[in-house]
Amino acid sequence: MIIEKISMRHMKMKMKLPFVTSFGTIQMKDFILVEVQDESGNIGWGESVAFSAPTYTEETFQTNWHILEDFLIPLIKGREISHPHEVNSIFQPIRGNYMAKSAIETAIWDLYAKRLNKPLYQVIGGKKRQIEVGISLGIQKSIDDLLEMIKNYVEQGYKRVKVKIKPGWDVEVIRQIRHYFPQLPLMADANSAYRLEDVPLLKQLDDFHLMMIEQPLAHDDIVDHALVQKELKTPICLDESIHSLEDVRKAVELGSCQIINLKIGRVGGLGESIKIHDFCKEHHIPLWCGGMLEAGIGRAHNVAITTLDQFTLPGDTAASSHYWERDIIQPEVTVENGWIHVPEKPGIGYEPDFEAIDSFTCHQKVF
Ligand code: OSB
Ligand code: MG
Repeated sequence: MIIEKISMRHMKMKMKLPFVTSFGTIQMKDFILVEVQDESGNIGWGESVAFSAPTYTEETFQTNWHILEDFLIPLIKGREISHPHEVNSIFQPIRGNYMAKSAIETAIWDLYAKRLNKPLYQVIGGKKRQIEVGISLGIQKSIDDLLEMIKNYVEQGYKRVKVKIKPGWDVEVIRQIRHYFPQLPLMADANSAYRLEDVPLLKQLDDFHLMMIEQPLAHDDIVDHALVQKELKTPICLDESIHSLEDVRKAVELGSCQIINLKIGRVGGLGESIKIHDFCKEHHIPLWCGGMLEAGIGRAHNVAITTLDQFTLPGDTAASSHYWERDIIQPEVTVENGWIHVPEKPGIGYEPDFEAIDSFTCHQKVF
């Protein structure tokens, strides 16, 4: 296929509720939608998951725009590509900037699947027809508010609950949740809010049989997490630190974690995601698909990757309606009793809702 035309849109969408983590609050989302077109007019879609500020990892909406416009689009435009796995090596001269790379790379996978007239999940080797999902709940005004929310999501059927923790909002919060929900599959995500000297505090969480603690230490650490894992019974899961298969290999060899949170954007796209999946399968490392508060296009790609075997734990891909008044795909992603039924249409399987897309577009540039 020849990548004939590429378009970038600056999208602005407001979430129903602010999402509060140890690194800050997100409610307004500025993000990039990428559209790639081949020589026959087929179109593939990708979404950049970077936020407006570099508070989760370094990348932002604006750095992604710059890297896409000035480096990645010039490398890919007009090129003949026989398989999307080639995109990784075409982008190889550009260091880092995983979310920017992923926005085009995932669009090319969608395009490739549409050319084959097959659903993307099958093209990447997925077999599940439905996937299990959990919910990620931000920091709330009070523990009572959080308990109320948990009750609501458990009643809706979500398969596990993840809560955000930070110093001052941790042991007591988890103790209360456990008191009211003794059997709930529960986990905590620190988003890098702790340091090595907090190990005694983190050890207190061992009493609450959490499924895992996600990213307790620095966003760029792999080494010290191994020291923490040695001290804890609870499995550690890495999120922010993982940008590649090499990072996963090092984390597993060092014993820095027992579980991996995979985000397609954080590792540069579906090609690298598949490699990480295959490695985790071979080494019996449980994997699950994280979320970046995506709109419909990113959410659809998350659904597709989660159909691979080694995604053995529920992901953070909740229903569109949990985040948005109106999403940008038709139908929206829906969750029934904790399950998403995987769509069977070609490509990502959900249609772009052009009316919604246009209404949330601030600016578009075509290459
Ligand atoms: O650490 O997984 C995270 C949201 C924004 C940034 C980082 C994270 C999250 C979430 C929510 O936990 C995931 C989602 O519901 O999309
Ligand atoms: Mg996380």
